[in-house]
Amino acid sequence: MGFKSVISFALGLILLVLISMPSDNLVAAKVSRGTQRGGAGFGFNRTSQALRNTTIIVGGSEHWHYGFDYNRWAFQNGPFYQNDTLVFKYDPPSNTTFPHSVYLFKNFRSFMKCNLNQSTLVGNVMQGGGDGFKFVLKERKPYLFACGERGGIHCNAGLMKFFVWPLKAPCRG
Ligand SMILES: [Cu+2]
Repeated sequence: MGFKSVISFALGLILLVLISMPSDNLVAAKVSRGTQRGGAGFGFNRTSQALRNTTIIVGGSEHWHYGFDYNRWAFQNGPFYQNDTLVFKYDPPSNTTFPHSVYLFKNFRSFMKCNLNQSTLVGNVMQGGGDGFKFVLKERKPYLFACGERGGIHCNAGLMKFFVWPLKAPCRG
């Protein structure tokens, strides 16, 4: 065997080992990179214990307010999993607080345009107080969220919109 064929034989072996590794191991390797939640990254920073029924405060310490980039937040804190609970925290309207709410769009077109015409109100202006408005991601489908106040201005100019597409929970039992 020449030098080249030894090298390619070794490479072949490494490939074989990688291919034959159960994919669960690869997932576990990614998941175990850290345990903190809410920082930057792509969401592989949860222990497998915490993968089920996780409660996530939308916006983290920013809560649900005008002018915070929630799409970016969702991207940085995803992926989300089926049966995760999102918590929207916003104070009921007062002399000093603008009202906020939570709507679900029916499609991406409306989401892009912040067109609330066919959207569904899921959390009204009062429901974000106290422990916040809780929404369970029951299905593996895109959820297109927005604040519906001021005829879409909070959604458009206020950046109060994001979408999540929950994944199948990787850990059961
Ligand atoms: Cu709002």
